[in-house]
Amino acid sequence: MKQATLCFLIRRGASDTVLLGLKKRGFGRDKYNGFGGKIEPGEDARQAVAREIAEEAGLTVRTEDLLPAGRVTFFFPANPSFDHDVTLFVATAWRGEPRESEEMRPVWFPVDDLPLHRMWQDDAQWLPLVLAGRSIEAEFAFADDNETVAQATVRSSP
Ligand code: 6U4
Repeated sequence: MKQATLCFLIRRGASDTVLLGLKKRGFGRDKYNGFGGKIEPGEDARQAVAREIAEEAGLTVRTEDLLPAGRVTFFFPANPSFDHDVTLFVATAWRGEPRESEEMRPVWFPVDDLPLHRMWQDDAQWLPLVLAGRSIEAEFAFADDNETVAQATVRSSP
């Protein structure tokens, strides 16, 4: 199973906003998602996600500013090569301004108005919890279309 990461950058304000990236190529193309990707050999999850945030959004996040938010596992029985075991983080501190990369177009969204119709279907079941500051342990299995959630388990802790 691929070991991967996702991080959600949250800007605190009168109403909080979250930076999502529209994936322009590859796995999850045309969907909004957090920033992250595969953990490369020799990296830990924090180093991997900090590298991906720099590559995909042009932002610098210190590894100590990455707050663990749990873990989510995705199973694609119709295509097990898509399976991902994802370590989740949130961050509220970084340096730089988001810039578009070859892989991602960054866009801010209110945390209470996420573009769920343009995200992975599972996100509706766990992302609001993570953005509310909870840590989750979740598993999703997808139907043969590799898009529809067929089975879901989500546990959350404060
Ligand atoms: P390259 O080869 O550079 O394009 P890389 O950026 O390392 O790949 P990528 O983009 O393939 O990795 O990683 C997939 C990303 O999608 C990971 O951050 C995990 C995330 N992901 C996978 N399935 C998901 C799902 N069902 N819902 C979700 N994120 C998912 O919200």
